[in-house]
Amino acid sequence: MSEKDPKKPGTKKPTLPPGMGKKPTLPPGAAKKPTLPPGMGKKPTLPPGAGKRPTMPPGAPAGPPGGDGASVPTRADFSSDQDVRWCPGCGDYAILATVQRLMPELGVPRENMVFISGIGCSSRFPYYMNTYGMHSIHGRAPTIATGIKTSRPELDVWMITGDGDSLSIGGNHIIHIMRRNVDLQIIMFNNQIYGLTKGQYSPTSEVGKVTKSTPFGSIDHPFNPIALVLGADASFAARTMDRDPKHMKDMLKQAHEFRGTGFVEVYQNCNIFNDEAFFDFTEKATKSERAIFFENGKPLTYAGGTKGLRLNGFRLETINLENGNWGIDDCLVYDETSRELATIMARVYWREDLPQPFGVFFRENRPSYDSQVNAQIQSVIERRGKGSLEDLLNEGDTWEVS
Ligand SMILES: Cc1ncc(C[n+]2csc(CCOP(=O)(O)OP(=O)(O)O)c2C)c(N)n1
Ligand code: SF4
Ligand SMILES: [Mg+2]
Repeated sequence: MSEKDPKKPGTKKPTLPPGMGKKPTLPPGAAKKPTLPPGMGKKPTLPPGAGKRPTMPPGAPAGPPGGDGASVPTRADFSSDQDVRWCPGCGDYAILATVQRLMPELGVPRENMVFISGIGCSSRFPYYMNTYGMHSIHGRAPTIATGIKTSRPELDVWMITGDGDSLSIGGNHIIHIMRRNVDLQIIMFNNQIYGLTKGQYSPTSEVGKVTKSTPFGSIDHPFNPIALVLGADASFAARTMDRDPKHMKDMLKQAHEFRGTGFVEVYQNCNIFNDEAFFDFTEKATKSERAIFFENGKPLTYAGGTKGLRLNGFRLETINLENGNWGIDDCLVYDETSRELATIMARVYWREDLPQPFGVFFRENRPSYDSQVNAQIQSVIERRGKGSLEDLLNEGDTWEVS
């Protein structure tokens, strides 16, 4: 056999159909840089007052956002024309419905709302909202959301992420957005699994979880998302569940009202790859004994008021409010401004002896990242005048490379 055997695959130059293999000819003008209409390409000047979150003026007819203001906006105004492609029965539907129902109550014009997501089933969310949005890069929604809020502070930014998106590939980015306190809302869909990629274990999956990537059971210690964000100095952290839309709406509304990063973890059932993961806390038969819905300034009670939680040293313990030994005054009164209490509460996590907490764990008012960046830019301009990029590039040491 010769070195260049024409029968040997890959050795013969293929004969291309006529015209192929030639450099394609572009339609006239296609390779030219497009000419922008006059005025475009310039940095937009923000109107006075921009940087504040826009709200409708009091008493103004509320919607539809971007419309003629004649009728009140409804959920339908915030629903896009895209077919929703989640599995039937997925908990994501309940979250979408709750967000769409909340939107008209916020009084924010639809054209000022942006939903930014990463990658995952949950991250398909922006397609279904009739607002601006971006289905972005796996784990990188925090970076894009930070950039948008900082450069366009007048926008109302929502970040959508999953447990895999935010805690695996995006684990680095999530902690920095928390400490920076960018003024936006984060909804973390926690289904304790990678849904989109067909059911691998995630950083919130429990030890022993059998999946295709952990055939003998996961040996990884899981993350506790609320404890994690508190450790990254979150200024607002809350937990809710897909099966309680009323509570979910309340948590999301509070996160929205908060000026800073409003982080809301939502327990979300993935009925295909991790069905019933949270049923202990979400289903009627066990919810009242296994979940506690706590509120700021109120004593911690559950099981229809028959049980409470008291602080014994640094530990929470259950007390029976029916046997005469304990009363409501023995229960801990929750204070959402205490980072210490929030830490204790966050650590009540999948415990046999204590109910799982749902509510606002922590709230601390401090300046947001975006407001500080913009204030700093403003003050430097006032002191030194507007700079130019050319001057900046030629400032200090420069070299000519020959
Ligand atoms: C850079 C990169 N790595 C990995 C993937 C594969 N991938 C897509 S979604 C996903 C995990 C999503 O899990 P989660 O955030 O929990 O979303 P869910 O589908 O459960 O809502 C992975 C690993 C990818 N798309 N891009
Ligand atoms: S795989 Fe799970 S999370 Fe993804 S759409 Fe289906 S049920 Fe929902
Ligand atoms: Mg997931």
